Amino acid sequence: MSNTSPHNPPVTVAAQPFDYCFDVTTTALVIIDMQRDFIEPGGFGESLGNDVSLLSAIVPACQKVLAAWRRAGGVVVHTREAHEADLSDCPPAKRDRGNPGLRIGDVGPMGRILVKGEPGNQIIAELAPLASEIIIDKPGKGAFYATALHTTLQQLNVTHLIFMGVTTEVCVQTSMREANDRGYDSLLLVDCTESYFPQFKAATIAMTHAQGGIVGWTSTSESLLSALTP
Ligand code: TIU
Repeated sequence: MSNTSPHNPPVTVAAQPFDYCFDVTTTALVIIDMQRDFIEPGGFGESLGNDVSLLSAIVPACQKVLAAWRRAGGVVVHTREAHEADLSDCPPAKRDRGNPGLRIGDVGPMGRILVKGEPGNQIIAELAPLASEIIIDKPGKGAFYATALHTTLQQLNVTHLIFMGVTTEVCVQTSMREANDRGYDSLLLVDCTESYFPQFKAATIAMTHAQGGIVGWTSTSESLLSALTP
């Protein structure tokens, strides 16, 4: 895959394990599952027994990156972990492994848990998608499994992906690994991703850029923003 286009200067971000270079026209910002179900009380995250207040701390940094990326004219992809109302795309194994008291498809304080169209399934207002942006509803943890994401990115000639979102070791990491196997060069912004388990976040960051970037690169929103507006 080409790293640069003749018409756009490459952007270089200070990153681990080494600088990450991309061209805005062939790069997408991928925002994983910043939906009410994970970030606000009463959704899937809390139904699993997690303290969801940890996750909202990344919202301001995500907003800054999203605003800068929109100004730069880059492709934006928002994903949601979302199932059909009849749960035909939710394997019993996935549903059964939730908290027996409140599972995917059950009615919670924000509507049916992880079901398309329900209030809890909406992207949080602070990061609301524009009409021109891509929304991918995904039944799995990874954004590529059983979705049109790869085809859509190929049609747009996207080769590089910059990741934000939740949770770091579940849907973000799974999506980055799927992207890696499909040939994308991926960057994870460490202050724009969060986990219910700080030790899992730290381990995920370390294992992403280990071994020469075995999954991809990691950096910060500040490094990306200063590279976009030198
Ligand atoms: N449970 C957990 O940490 N995450 C998920 O179930 N989905 C996402 O990460 N989006």
